[in-house]
Amino acid sequence: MSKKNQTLGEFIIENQSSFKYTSGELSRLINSIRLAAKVVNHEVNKAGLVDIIGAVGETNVQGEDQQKLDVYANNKFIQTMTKRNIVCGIASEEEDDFISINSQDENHQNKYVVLIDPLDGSSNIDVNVSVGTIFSVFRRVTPVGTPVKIEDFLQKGNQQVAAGYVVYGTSTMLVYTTGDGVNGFTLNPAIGTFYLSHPDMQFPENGQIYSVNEGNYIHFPQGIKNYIKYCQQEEGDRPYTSRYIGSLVSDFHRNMIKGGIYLYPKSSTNSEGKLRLLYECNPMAFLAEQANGKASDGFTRILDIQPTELHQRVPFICGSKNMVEKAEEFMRNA
Ligand code: AHM
Ligand code: MG
Repeated sequence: MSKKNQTLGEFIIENQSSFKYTSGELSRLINSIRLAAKVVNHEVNKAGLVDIIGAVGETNVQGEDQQKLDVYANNKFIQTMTKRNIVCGIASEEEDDFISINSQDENHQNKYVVLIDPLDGSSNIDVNVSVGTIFSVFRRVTPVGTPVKIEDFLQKGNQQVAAGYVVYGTSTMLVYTTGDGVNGFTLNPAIGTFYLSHPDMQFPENGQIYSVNEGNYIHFPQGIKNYIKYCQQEEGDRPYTSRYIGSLVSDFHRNMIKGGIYLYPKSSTNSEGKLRLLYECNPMAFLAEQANGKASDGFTRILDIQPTELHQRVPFICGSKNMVEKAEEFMRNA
């Protein structure tokens, strides 16, 4: 029975046996994400010290080259999962192609592939606003002991075995699901330990926050325009409040706690939307559904979309169930 203040390490061990394919492998994977998240957190927190420790492209006083934080985070997550021999393949928003791990070693029995957006919303770094890491885990569909193939990564989101995010905010939190609800852990930076602070997170069924880049309004489909007008109308519990950080993880996190909807629709300038199905939408959709919320492209459940390419983009509407259903109704009727 999980309890508040339990450490993430304790929680992983306690819940390992309830996971249907229990071999300890998924636990080791979550553990390695926890470790990389702490290292990236440390680096993200130093971002404001750029004048002191040196800017990107410079060499700092220790003789280390300063990297862009998204490159740093990408390398850190990939290194951690590769060195610990935990997964058989990784796809990252920062890499053109997927990475096959130990593909020459036929004794390599790892079953999982990870898809990751190492530092989402990284344009917020310069202004000291929250950013996040998003991850998604699948069992491979090709035989173990052989090199991974593209089909191991192009699985529908409904096949995910785990997904989560790290939000580097006023506190750093790791929030994840293995298909049995959503739990949130807050980092105590003094001792470097994550503690269970938000057990069994749930989206309220209704909310009063809508999160969308309204600067693009003129380019949105008519259904989205109509829905935004609906959010702004004075009736019942409306008008809603508008809140948009421009950092998906942070906007999602707030909406899950307070009740709300996030929209990144397609537009006349952006025919597929902006967000990536595999690294952003699928993991967030899995978390949303596990937390009693909903995620859609306006017409179709995100988790039922068959991916056709690694860096595919889709329109994304996600959040409190009744709000997402209302937005879908506007899309259907436009
Ligand atoms: P990124 O993967 O390049 O960081 O872009 C994803 C981010 C999301 O976190 C955020 O919700 C969205 O892009 C903001 O986009 P915009 O500035 O167009 O509103
Ligand atoms: Mg991203």
